Amino acid sequence: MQLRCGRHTIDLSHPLVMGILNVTPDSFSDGGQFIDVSRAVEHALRMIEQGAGMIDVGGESTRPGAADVSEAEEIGRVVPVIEALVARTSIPISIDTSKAAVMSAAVAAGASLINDVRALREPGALEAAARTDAAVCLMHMQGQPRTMQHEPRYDDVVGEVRAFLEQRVEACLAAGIGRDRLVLDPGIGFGKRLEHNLALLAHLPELGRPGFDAGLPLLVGVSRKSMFQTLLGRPVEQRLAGGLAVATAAVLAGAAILRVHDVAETVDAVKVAQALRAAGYNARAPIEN
Ligand code: 8Y7
Repeated sequence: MQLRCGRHTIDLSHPLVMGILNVTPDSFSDGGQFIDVSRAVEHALRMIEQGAGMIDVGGESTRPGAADVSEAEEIGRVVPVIEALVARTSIPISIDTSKAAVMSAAVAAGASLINDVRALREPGALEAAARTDAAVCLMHMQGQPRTMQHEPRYDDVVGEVRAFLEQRVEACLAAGIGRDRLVLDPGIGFGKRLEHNLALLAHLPELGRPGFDAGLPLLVGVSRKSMFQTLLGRPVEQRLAGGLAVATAAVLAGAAILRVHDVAETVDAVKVAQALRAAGYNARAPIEN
């Protein structure tokens, strides 16, 4: 499967590892409220050396309870980092934002994928994305980041997420964003309890085919997420093994892009999972023990 992504065409026949670059003052501060651009860029270059095929630059934390960031502030954080990265690497850069003005500024600075946890539902976002030639990742979220983990409810989580993604795909197509530019994401941890996350991961192949014969590529992000707190009782710095287990399962289920903090380890897990797929791995015919 190929993804049209600005000036890049990405071959997704081998899964791609997307490295997370949070450019918020709590990640790459210069000691005050500004971003240390050179340290952020160095971290991204290290992830690329480790095998990241894409870097996701985000200037607004979507953690539950995180403070809002103004448009100007978010642009001021991400644009210098994107410009520096585009000058120093040839891999595609993704912009993690929901704001139309940030999408436009980031793509003008060289970003070629728009990663929107709100799936282009903010005012002007659909139109802003359509004015670019960037790819778009449409993610499912129930509620808003501040409150999404307060009692999330579904009657049929897989059906509801699938229907949502299908509706957002239709909105993109109607706005002129071709399906060869679209990536879908179940939004693990975004308004979901552990059982919802597990159901979505167990049914990934159904989510990649929203009302179409051919599938759309799927992105999965579980890196260091709180589902591992619930499942394993592990704090954030001890969630790598859990994340690699899910990364492996996701690749075996056909996931095309994995969004992670720990690139080197995930690249190894992805290679193993991809080799198993190539050898004919069949998850639909397990041994009953
Ligand atoms: C995801 C994401 C986050 C995800 C996509 C975190 C920005 C929370 N998670 N984007 N962003 N998918 N597409 O823990 O799962 O990394 S932020």
